[in-house]
Amino acid sequence: MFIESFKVESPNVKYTESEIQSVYNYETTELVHENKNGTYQWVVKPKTVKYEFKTNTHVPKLGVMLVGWGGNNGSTLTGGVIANREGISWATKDKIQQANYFGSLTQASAIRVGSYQGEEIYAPFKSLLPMVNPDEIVFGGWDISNMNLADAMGRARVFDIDLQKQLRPYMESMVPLPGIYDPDFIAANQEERANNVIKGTKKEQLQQIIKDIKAFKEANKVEKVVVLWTANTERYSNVVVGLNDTMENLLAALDRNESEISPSTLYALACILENVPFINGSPQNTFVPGLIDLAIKRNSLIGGDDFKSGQTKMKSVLVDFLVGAGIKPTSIVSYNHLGNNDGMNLSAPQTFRSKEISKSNVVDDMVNSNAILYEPGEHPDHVVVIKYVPYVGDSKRAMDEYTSEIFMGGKNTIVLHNTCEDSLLAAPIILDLVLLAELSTRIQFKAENEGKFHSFHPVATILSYLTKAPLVPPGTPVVNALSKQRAMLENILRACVGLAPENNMILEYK
Ligand code: NAI
Ligand code: DG6
Repeated sequence: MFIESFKVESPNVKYTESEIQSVYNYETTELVHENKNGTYQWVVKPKTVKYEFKTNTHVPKLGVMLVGWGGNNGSTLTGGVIANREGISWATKDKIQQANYFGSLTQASAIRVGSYQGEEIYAPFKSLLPMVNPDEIVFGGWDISNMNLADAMGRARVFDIDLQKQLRPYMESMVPLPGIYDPDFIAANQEERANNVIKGTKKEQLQQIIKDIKAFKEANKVEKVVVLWTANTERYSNVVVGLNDTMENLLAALDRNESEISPSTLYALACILENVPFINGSPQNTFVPGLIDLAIKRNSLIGGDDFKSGQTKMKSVLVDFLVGAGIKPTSIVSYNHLGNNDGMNLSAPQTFRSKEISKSNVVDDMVNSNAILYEPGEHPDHVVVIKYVPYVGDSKRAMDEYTSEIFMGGKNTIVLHNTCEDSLLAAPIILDLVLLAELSTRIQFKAENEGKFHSFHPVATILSYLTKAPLVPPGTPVVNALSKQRAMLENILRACVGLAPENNMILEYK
């Protein structure tokens, strides 16, 4: 059975006019490696830590500024949200299609809340805590191409033509602000597109971004803004001591107009200085150590890297299943070809390399979790290939071959072929990223040994489910397995309303 909403009644939860307050017992373990009579042994001690959470229930009017607004993802997301808001339907060759938010964890997935008279009861994920309604988001942003969003949607060739025709009137007047363009960081084949750029030194460019955010906020009367990079993949920046390794060095490098500060780092820097959440949807190392340092010191949310849409999502499910089943993946070969502007930009070796890195590290935690299968340091062969094939446009083809060792030296090969419009996968993920980033800025918590409530760490690991290479605070383990990432997110939100983590034990029926 499906219910639309619910309220938790418990001595551990209080709903006030402006907050949901909860007390939550976190069941965890403490490990000790101790010497007992000359032999070392591991001792695991279960422990309970009491946490208190409080969530501000005021849902703000939210503005979302996209860097790369006129790209395939930017125009698809904007059009998709307008279509939902306006209740648009359109004719395809198969049927009359209604706008929806399929592919969005917050808008289109469900959580189990319990069982009632022998039936499992589910509710929308978004019913866990008050979240911004995506239909009410005000969109804006920057692009180095001055094309309006209606024409950009046409250029993207993602939506059916009947839908495009209906969306045009809403999108024609949406024109991206000039963006920061540095040809050194993206492929040379993007130069033609760059007719809408901010002039000046890096510091002047950064100041312009800050002005743009303030003006957008004021003009649209939004209470909060989230900025998200969905612009072209850049090459990696060189991380250099004295340049971008610390907050002080990065800010001094900005004053010296150092060439190695990338456009994406400049947008992120502007956001941190303005205390505006910034999310990186591409694979490059926007978050150089100096920038992370600054975000931590200013307690300004940053999250990334690289949207996890199709192939990587499958990978982080399949390898988790294989390793979890005691099967040893030994070779993973991932091909893709696509024909959109992202594919064209990735045809340059230096931008491809950024993508190769983020697509390659996604099985590390699963491999490292099982020393029965893998020797220390051993890793499956893992190859990532991306080719630009203009004809297929946004319809990306992803082909994967997984070879594993099974019982008694046997081999098992699984082959997957996935065809899908890339931007229709990415747009709902962008939505989730901004909605969850906004929500997480309204949550405060403290452990029993802490005096004061505080927000989550500014490096937002809560967004890991949505990104290929989750950015984590220095010294924190990276979790790539998709089911763990989803459970982490859902269980934290459940804790905020005093619900236990979903443990799937179903003891009441045993
Ligand atoms: P796109 O090439 O259609 O759009 C990018 C837009 O960014 C373009 O309109 C371009 O003019 C603009 N741009 C480039 N540099 C800029 C700058 N410095 N400032 C402002 N605007 C700038 O690409 P698409 O398909 O929208 O993808 C966007 C990004 O998302 C790419 O980096 C891609 O790798 C990443 N991504 C996409 C996924 C997907 O499934 N579609 C999944 C994972 C990541
Ligand atoms: C080709 O790999 C283009 C990329 O932008 C991908 O489409 C994107 O990174 C999505 O990758 P994945 O592995 O999440 O499907």
